[in-house]
Amino acid sequence: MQNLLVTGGAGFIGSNFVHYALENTNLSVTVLDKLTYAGNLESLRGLPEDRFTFVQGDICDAELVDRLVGETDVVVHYAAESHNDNSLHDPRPFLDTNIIGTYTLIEAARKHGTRFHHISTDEVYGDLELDDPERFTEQTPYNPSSPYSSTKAGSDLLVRAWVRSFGLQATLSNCSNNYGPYQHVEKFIPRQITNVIDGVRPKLYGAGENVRDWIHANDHSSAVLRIIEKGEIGQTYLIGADGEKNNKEVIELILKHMGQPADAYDQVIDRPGHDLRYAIDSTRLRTELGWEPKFSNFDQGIEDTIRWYRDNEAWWRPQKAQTEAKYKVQGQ
Ligand code: NAD
Ligand code: TDX
Repeated sequence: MQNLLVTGGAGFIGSNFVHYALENTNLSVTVLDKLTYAGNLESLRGLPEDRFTFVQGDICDAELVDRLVGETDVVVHYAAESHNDNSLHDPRPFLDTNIIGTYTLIEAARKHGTRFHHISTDEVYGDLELDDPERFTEQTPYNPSSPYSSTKAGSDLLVRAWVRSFGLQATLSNCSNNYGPYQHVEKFIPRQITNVIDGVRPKLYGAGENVRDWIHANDHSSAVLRIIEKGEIGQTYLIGADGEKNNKEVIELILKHMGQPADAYDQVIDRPGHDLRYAIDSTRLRTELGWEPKFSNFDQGIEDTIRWYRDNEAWWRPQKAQTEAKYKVQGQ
């Protein structure tokens, strides 16, 4: 049985991946997670004890990372500081975790000859005009806008350089915006759902014309498993499910499913440098590796996500007041 070392496995996408991998394969999983404000052990409850181990630690801790990478078959690297708004107010942790943390992991993977998969984002490509007929592909030049996306771009370039210079056995993937259970309430969709539950009006940045290309976290997980299994070393794969929606449409959909009038939201100060549109062309992943998304009904996906937040208030409630207090200082 192969063992995966999943960094950031107590976060949103990492925890969804761990559940998905343990349910759909016979792999065993070790999670390495620092449990920052974004990590939550409750997201990893109920996993099979004989196939799952949790280690609390920092991916910048070279000694710990060296030991864990030496004991594993494949590293799947999700750990990151992930929120754009935070990166605009305090960029330093983004440099430490996203750049130095990735460097620490790939040094260990190169030393031990360990297979490595790097998780990244479509934000490294910058943004598109609303009417641009082209979408992002693996050939799109890097042009990140925020401290978050520039540190993710930097981490991608480190991995690519380690492949070329040192023969690191790595693949990379850049995915679009994920939604689903276990997402922190600082992020757009859970923030609005939990606001409505609390009787607070959702908060739309600016006019809400910004477009995101939504994909369910389970589709991201199935794509990552496919790349680990069949991906070509050194290659980058874009992951997307043709889910473009503007933010105003998403808020209106949430309000509809929660029994509120379509205009029951507030417009607040826009995010500085706010990327206008992301859109992924995932042709390579579909044609070369035969991957297809399964959760393509966004309307249904949002309804299920609303139900999850209603049913799991104990999971998100401890983070809610602090998160909103931070946004209030920013006028958002
Ligand atoms: P998240 O913020 O929910 O989770 C990040 C996890 O990493 C947390 O559990 C945190 O405790 C852990 N972590 C942070 N710093 C660490 C460190 N120094 N050492 C060990 N663990 C640390 O993030 P997410 O939304 O689940 O994103 C996961 C990955 O997917 C990131 O690499 C992100 O760039 C990428 N990604 C996210 C999206 C999205 O829509 N959220 C889309 C594409 C790619
Ligand atoms: O309250 C809000 N109101 C609002 O209009 C918040 C929190 C966000 N927004 C807007 C900003 C974006 O256009 O919604 C959109 C989505 O915002 P976020 O959830 O913060 O995501 P985004 O900035 O698009 O980045 C996400 O997708 C790519 C993840 O956080 C990144 O980790 C990932 O790389």
